[in-house]
Amino acid sequence: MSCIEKTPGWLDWHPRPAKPFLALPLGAVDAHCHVFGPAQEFPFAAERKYTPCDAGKQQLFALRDHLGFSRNVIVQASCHGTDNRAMLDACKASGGRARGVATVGRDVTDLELQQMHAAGVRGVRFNFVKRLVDCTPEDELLEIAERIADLGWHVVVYFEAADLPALWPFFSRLPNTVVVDHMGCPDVREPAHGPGFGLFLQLMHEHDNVWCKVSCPERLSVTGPPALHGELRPYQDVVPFARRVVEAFPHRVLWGTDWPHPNLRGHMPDDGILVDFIAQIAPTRALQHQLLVDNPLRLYWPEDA
Ligand code: 0GY
Repeated sequence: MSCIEKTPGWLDWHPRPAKPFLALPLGAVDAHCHVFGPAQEFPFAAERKYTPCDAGKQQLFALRDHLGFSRNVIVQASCHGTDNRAMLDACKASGGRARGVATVGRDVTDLELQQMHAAGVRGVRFNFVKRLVDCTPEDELLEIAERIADLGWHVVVYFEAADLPALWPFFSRLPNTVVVDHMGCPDVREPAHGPGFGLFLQLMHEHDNVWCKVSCPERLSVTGPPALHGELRPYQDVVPFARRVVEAFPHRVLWGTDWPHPNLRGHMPDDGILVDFIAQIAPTRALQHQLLVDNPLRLYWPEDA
């Protein structure tokens, strides 16, 4: 790993993730992961809020194979701003096994959008997490959403649970499929049947274009890391939240590793353990197949669905 002035306290990804006990279904998609740099080739954005360690496409593809995934969805991370070159390069190098989610401004041209589509991009991400990005006006985001709808692209939204009431009217106006990162970041110290997470579930009930990534137990958990590979119930406090969503909306859920796990404090997860977490939130083979194969194919590889 080569790093340039990474953020103090930065944790690098797990060097030797375990082989998962869970056998992933054939064709499984890791639908949320990132590439960072390498900075020498793809410099980080001047406006970034953190400087990560390089985490390039070769490491990502090696992890894909090690864990038993067939494909990746590479989501543009805020440290690269609207410069999508690292993500596009990875998609192009994947031989059709990676699709991308870009970040664009209103100045993006139609030609650039078409070129991104040809490289494998199928969505844009709107990031509302204040520690990661400066605010973009909603009318600008709506304009982008309407333009990409013509390409059949969806919108990925990343926000924190406390901001959902304020964002609700904006989400309701989006003409696209809307994919929510990490279940809208619930506070898992509250009950999964409580009003906070209830509001998020209501969003999904009232808007059948809203999908959800039941990802990032390592980010949401407050009980700390699982003890050992093979522990039967890793990230137990997140399970009731993710399981509720999977069981209520089996056709509208996705899952991803979130490798290389930006901005984690405290511990770096073993990606093999994260895969084993899936068995707790999608306990049947049928649910696992929907979560890991059928749903991501519908959104990212509809030609294969
Ligand atoms: C994630 C989480 C984070 C970062 C980003 O775009 C990003 O920089 O996504 C985070 O720090 O919560 O979704 O991987």
